[in-house]
Amino acid sequence: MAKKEKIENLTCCEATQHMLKIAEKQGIETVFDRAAAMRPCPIGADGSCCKNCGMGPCRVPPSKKEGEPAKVGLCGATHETITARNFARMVAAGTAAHSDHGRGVAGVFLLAAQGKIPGYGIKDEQKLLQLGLDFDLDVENLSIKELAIQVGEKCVAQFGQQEGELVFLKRAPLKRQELWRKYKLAPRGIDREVVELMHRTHMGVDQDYKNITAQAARCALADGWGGAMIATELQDIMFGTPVPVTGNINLGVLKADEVNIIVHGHEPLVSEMVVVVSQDPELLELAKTKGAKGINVAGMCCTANEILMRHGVPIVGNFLQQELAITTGAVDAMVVDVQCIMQAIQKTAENFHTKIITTSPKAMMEGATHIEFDEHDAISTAQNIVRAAVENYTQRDKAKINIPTAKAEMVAGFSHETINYLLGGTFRSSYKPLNDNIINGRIRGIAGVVGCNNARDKDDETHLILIKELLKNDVIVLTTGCVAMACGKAGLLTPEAAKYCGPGLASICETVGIPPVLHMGACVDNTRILMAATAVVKEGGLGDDISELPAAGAAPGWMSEKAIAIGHYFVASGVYTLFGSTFPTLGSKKYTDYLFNGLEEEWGGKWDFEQDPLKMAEKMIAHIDKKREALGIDKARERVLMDMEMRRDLEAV
Ligand code: XCC
Ligand code: SF4
Repeated sequence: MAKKEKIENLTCCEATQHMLKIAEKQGIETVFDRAAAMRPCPIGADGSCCKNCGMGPCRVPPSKKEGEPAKVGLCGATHETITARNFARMVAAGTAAHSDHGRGVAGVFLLAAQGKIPGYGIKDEQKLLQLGLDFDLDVENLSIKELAIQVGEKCVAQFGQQEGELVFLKRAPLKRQELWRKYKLAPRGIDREVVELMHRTHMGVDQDYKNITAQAARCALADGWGGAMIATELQDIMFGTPVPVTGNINLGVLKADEVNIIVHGHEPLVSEMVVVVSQDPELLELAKTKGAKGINVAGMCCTANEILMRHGVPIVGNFLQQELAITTGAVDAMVVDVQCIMQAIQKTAENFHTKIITTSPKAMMEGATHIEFDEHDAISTAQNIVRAAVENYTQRDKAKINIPTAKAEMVAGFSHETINYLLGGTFRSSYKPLNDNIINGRIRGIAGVVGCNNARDKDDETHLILIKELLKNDVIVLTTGCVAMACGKAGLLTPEAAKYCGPGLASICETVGIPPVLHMGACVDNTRILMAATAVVKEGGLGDDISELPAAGAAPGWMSEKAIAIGHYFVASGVYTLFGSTFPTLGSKKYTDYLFNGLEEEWGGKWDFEQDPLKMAEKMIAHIDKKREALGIDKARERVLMDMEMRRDLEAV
């Protein structure tokens, strides 16, 4: 068993440290304990193990001695092929997860449009019209209801489409679309690409690592420009496109004297209804009769980002805080749907009165209470869930309640439409001011820093070091997922965080009144970053393709297969994408070299891996500078600074 780390070395989040101490005292095991007790399997971690057939698992670790023939699997599969297949299957799983989320949203959207499910409606008609145009519908002559039905049908059909191209590919810069066609990366239908990738990685099918990687890209693009984009867009139409909103974050948002309901997971279909119903006078009255002052809903994981962005509902914590939230003893129900829900929470909950309520027929858990979410009866299902939590309030053991005080304020809700609006100034919405400031060098470049928290690293730390280093160098940061939460907890999602920025970026944040780190939503909302990047290209002056932008992406502490799918669609969209923590192909030098160096020539984007956050920042900035140079705007930066200096010098004289 590996040595157990000191709690201070496990996380830089105070509330997490506080709760880890309490968990230790009470003998409650957490993911951090399990991480110390079990090391990752070194062969699997490197992608060097194949178990795609019953003759294996075959292990093909790299040769130890120079000149030793490379090991192959029983079938003769090479190290590159095995590694590429493992990598590709992560992309398939990640795409499947996001896209099944998208499919769920599209199904509910269509039912809502048909008027079959009370509780859901159309909040953003503007965006509905935009989608109508994307699908070439007769927007001028259709009523909103007709348009919504047709858009819903079209979106649902994208999943099962067999031929042609996904419709949202048309949103990308023209040059990118041509590249996708040239290299046969343009996805035909969402499900088709996932299925084909699973087929190709089956024993004895595609044994060319480059060809596997290309299909993995076609699959990943079916996530980013397909399933996940459908999820984001339709959620915006149904629940509202986010606009800046303030909220609180961290375990301190739990309330000792109110019913605490945590909604945890990913799809806003359930959580939106729980938020609405928690204000139901009848349920509030019931809470009072149980001795509670109110009903406090808080979010966890990406569900939290969804309801924060649209309602300002507080975030209780990130992925690694799920067991600790329950350990506060103050959670009356944790309502979960899909993705990133640790099975361990049920065992943690058994130490307290907390009810774990599963809601999706796709995601059940032994020991948990299952209240299946029925969209036809969304309101009353949500009422049943909230009622179960309220009834449970009296079961609390007051002696076991430990709520840390730590919480921070933040601003979220930066959809790409909002950024457009905020930057555009008084007269018209536009990305022009952003482009101008990139060209004149006040903003050196754009970084997307996204992804998870990984229990193998010090929680939150790499994220924050990386982001602060980028800000210091005038790189504006777009964020989503659990990284957004790290930023929120550390105060980076407020305009005051301008103090971490270099002079150029600081001046922009101060003028526009925005934080230097823009919280754009959940992980499906990484599609907002694709749209923002596209908007910057289309605005002009910074090249004709996403790959020409002074921009880079990173996921410093990823853990989910969805992150690999996201990374791969960013790479296939032309972005330099840097992952931290661990990388699943390192066992094969040849394959890793292809991802890190070979791809760029054709796709314009590439993968990279780096664990040290300062070196990550250095690499991202070097890439940004390389792009600035290629655009011929590399000198602008010095010139602006010199002009100001010179002016000051002159004034002094
Ligand atoms: Fe999950 Fe989405 Fe990762 Fe957080 S960031 S650990 S995927 S909740 Ni999306
Ligand atoms: Fe081994 Fe080949 Fe089977 Fe994989 S597919 S387990 S490498 S025999």
